[in-house]
Amino acid sequence: MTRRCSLLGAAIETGASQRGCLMGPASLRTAGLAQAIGTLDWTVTDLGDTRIDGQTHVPHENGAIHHLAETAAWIETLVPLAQAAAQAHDLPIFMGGDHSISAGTVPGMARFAAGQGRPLFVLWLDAHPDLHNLFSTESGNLHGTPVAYFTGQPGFEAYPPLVSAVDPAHVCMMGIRSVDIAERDAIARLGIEVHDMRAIDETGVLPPLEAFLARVRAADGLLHVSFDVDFLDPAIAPAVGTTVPGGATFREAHLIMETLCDSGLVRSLDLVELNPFLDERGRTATLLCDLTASLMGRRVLDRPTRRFA
Ligand code: 6HN
Ligand code: MN
Ligand code: MN
Ligand code: MN
Repeated sequence: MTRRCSLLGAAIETGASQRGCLMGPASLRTAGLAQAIGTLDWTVTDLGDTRIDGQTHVPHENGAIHHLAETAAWIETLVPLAQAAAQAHDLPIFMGGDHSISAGTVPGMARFAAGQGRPLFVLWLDAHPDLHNLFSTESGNLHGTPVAYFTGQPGFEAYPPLVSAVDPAHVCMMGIRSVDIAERDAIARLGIEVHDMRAIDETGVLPPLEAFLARVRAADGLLHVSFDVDFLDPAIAPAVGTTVPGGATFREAHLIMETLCDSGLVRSLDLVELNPFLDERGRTATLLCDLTASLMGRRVLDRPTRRFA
């Protein structure tokens, strides 16, 4: 049965340390994201790029913070748009923009899931846990804060009130390899499931992923996948401002996407942190399109769908 997918661009770069994520949605379109999905069993609706209408100055005692007003305005804009996209489409794809978009897309999806009486689970594919609050951030770059915000942690009085929180026990992180001290404490305190790169080296990606998917299924949950380009090794994905060596390989990333596809559990996707200004002949944007196609059913060969516990 043909399913409906939508693309929504959120060209935000004020959360990141370097400029350029503004061009992320355009680069994904140029690389042929809609065409790649459209060859599979999906109809694709491009909702265009959204924008913020203005912003009000938000004072904050942490003087290191950059662009708080813009980020707050983006969250307010994105929450209802994400919720509406989920209502209208089987799999909305939110094209960043830097990772601060997830402070809007994830609460919007959580509110949608709550309306269905189902919990939202989040698979966070990233080199970083993005678990700072507005007081603990050292860089002041707000793309380092979405997970703490959408799990309802304190320290976000200057962000819009959280519409719907994600239980920290419903978050699974993979690919992590750069963690600040305050984030390390938060992971331990909240008990978030984190598979850092050492764990992936030891077990491969499948055992932890399948265990998480089994939990999502057992809880009748909806799954949101948040894909930060720096999850990937910089050798295959140079177009990101926060590269960290030792990331996921080409096959590890495709196997995750193929397995997610088999699970049938994915309800929404963020593609974030693509900085086309740093790309090499579009290769990172092209890789993101191919990975998304794997998530949405592209197969080298027909094969029976793998079964899960
Ligand atoms: N990202 N922890 C660092 C910071 O500046 O707070 C890096 C954040 C990276 C953000 O992955 O989207
Ligand atoms: Mn700045
Ligand atoms: Mn991130
Ligand atoms: Mn990252």
